[in-house]
Amino acid sequence: MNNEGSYTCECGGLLEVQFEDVDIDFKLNGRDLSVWKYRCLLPVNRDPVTLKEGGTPLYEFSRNLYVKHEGANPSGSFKDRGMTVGVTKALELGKKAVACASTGNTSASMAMYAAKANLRAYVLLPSGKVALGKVAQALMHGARVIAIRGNFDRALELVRIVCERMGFYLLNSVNPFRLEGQKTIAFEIVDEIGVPEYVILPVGNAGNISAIWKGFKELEKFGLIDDLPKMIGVQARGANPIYRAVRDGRYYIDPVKNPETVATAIRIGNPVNARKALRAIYESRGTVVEVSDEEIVNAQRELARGGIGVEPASASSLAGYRRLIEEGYLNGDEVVVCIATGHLLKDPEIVLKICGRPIEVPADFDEILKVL
Ligand code: AN7
Repeated sequence: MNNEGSYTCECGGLLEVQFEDVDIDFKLNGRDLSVWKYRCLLPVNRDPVTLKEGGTPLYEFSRNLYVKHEGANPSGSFKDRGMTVGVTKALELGKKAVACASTGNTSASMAMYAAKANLRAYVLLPSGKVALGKVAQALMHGARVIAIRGNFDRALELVRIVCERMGFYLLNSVNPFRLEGQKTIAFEIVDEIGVPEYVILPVGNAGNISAIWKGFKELEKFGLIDDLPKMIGVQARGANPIYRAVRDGRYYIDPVKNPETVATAIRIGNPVNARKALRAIYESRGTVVEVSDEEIVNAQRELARGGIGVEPASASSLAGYRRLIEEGYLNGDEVVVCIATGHLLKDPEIVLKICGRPIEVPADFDEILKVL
């Protein structure tokens, strides 16, 4: 980094961590999965701030279709993989306060790890557009939570200024160390089932797809795998700048001014990691698919009825899979991993909208019998 508050190179692009000579000291044997199993490929020089993140379940949902349930992380989303590294880095740099803008999960995770590390935490949220469970987490873990009358993209612009002025350590995915933690999703997949043909995941600010691709590329670079998967991003129709770029074969995005979707986690119109994500998609010969809110909700229900409880954004990976089958891009025989990025309980309000409220009856057997 050219200075502590800046994450960009002179060319305007985001900085990235690169490993050269590494003594790989882990075995891809399917055992003891966790973020810190892969410490030799994580850029930290002190004891990690850890809440035992990673090691999430990989379910075979149907034949050859796997779902990696990142909702099983300590704060209930994949963000914990990044925060364990990012907050460790904050301590390494002697920072006293961390900050982020968030559609919710980043703030919940940052607040939790900042609490563990005894750092002050500041959060900027788009007012009224963050799922209840996530706000609850940020508040209870002790962050200063500020809701702005604007969307996530604006909150991110503002928090970058706040961090520069106040010397807070910025923990959005412009921070390259966070993405280092998130690349362990790729490591764990390979550790358990080898290299799949496709990895499908929701794309919002586009950090995770970039991070996971980097993870696979590193395993290849260090001779641990020979093949690479195709990376498939899924966007909600109302927040789809990466989808439109790939549809038109572009290497840049046109930001979406007023993004809108039921999947508030990915209600993002100007993803900061777009360039990296587009590179991952083109380089892997993958694609991006857009799905409607209805498809997202249907996939959320399908996963839940199969025993996997996820929030709407997370269900978009399965929605994308279903759409690609329908379009004939996939035939159902391929080995596919869908990333379920966050837990069902993050967004209880949407569940009540979809499922309705419980049936209420007098406390009487005959009354209960009537509604069974
Ligand atoms: C459940 O918390 O951007 O493409 O501020 O919470 O790496 O941004 C959340 C993103 C997918 C998209 N699924 O990941 C935030 C935030 C869930 C998420 C994404 C998010 P990126």
